[in-house]
Order: sequence, then structure tokens, then C-alpha cells
Amino acid sequence: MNRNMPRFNCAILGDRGTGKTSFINRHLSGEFSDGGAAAERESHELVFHTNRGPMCFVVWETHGELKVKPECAIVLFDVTSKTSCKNVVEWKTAFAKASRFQGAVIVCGNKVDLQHRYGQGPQFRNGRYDISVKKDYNLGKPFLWLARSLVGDPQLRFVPQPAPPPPQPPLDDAAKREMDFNLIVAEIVPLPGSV
Ligand SMILES: Nc1nc2c(ncn2[C@@H]2O[C@H](COP(=O)(O)OP(=O)(O)OP(=O)(O)O)[C@@H](O)[C@H]2O)c(=O)[nH]1
Ligand SMILES: [Mg+2]
Repeated sequence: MNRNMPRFNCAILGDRGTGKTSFINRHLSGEFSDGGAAAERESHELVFHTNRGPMCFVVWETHGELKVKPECAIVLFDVTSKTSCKNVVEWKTAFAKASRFQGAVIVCGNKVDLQHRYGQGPQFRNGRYDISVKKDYNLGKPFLWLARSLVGDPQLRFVPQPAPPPPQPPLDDAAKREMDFNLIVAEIVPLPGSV
């Protein structure tokens, strides 16, 4: 991994069942597994390629106490759950207490694929994204918003991942013979200090 790549701890917050694990899994594997929070680990690294170089979000799913000091957060609520909407304010407060970067938090209303939506949902100073982890709708937007906010560049954009370098051309016969010769020489030349 690029050692100079900026890394940001990002807390994924929200009530139980709002889709935090599904959201992380979708970013990691590109897949949605209905009914299932599969492998829950403490943190996962998500790398995004931007026009200013790659950047890494270390995402932490959290139900309670924050184990790290996050630089940013995504608060999820479920658009079909009134309670999860109301609790967004509390999750934002929890983040504000745990972090010095109080501005870098974005709210997402998940499950917009479902019919029984609770009202229009709350509005927030930084706006809000309607997303669906299930339908893969708007899932990159919260990270783009955070990236712009953290870097301080409203024009920052995601770019396709650079292609890996092309494979080296195969060695020709002359180069192979030279390498074989060098190997034979290396085997018969005594090592320094040996008798
Ligand atoms: N319809 C629909 N269901 C979703 C969506 N995202 C997640 N779910 C479902 O919601 C349920 C809860 O998802 P999880 O990812 O486990 O939610 P969580 O926030 O990690 O839950 P906890 O770890 O218990 O706090 C699962 O059955 C998911 O399949 C979505 O966009 N649409
Ligand atoms: Mg979970």
C-alpha cells in the first residue's frame, strides 16, 4: 500500500438494522447479501482513487462507544423506521464528542428501495443522501462528500483505478544465456573471507 496515501478513520454509525454492515460489505465485495451481516470485523480499509491521488477510509462499524477517534462519519438511518430517523441527532452528537473534526459527518437514509417510507426524513445542514445498499444506489456519494470535505477541495472527484503496469516482455535467448553464464560464474567465485 502507498505509504503516503492519506488515511481517515471513518465511523459508520446508526441504529441497529439500518444497514451498516451491508453498506461496508457492499463496498468491500460489490455484493449485497439479503438478511445478512456476514463477517463483522472491527475495521476495514476502503481505497478510493481521486484526481488528487488515492485515499483510504478506515471504516469502523459502531453501535456504541467509539473505539478510535474518527476524523469523519457516515450516519445511516432506515427510511422506513421513524425511530432510526429520530436517533440520527444522537449519533451525530456521539460523533461530535468523539472527534475533533465535527464538520465531516454526512447522513444517509438507507433502504429507499422499500415502499413504506417514513415521511421525507430529517434534513441536515450538510444535506443528506438517499441510498439503497440493496440496489447499489448512491453508495459512493457519501465518501465523495467526505473526501471533498476532508481535503477541502469541492472539485475533488473519483477517477477509475489506474491500470497495473504492463507485464515485462519475456527474456530473449541472448539475455537468458547471459544470466546462465553469470550464475555459473557466481557459483565458482569464492565468497569474500572464505578459503
Ligand atoms: N431492502 C433493503 N434492505 C437492506 C438494505 N440495506 C440493508 N438491508 C437489510 O437490513 C438488514 C440489516 O442490515 P445490517 O447490514 O445487518 O444492519 P446493521 O446496521 O449492520 O445492523 P446491526 O449490526 O445489528 O446494528 C439486513 O436484513 C439487510 O439485508 C437496503 O438498502 N434495502
Ligand atoms: Mg452490523
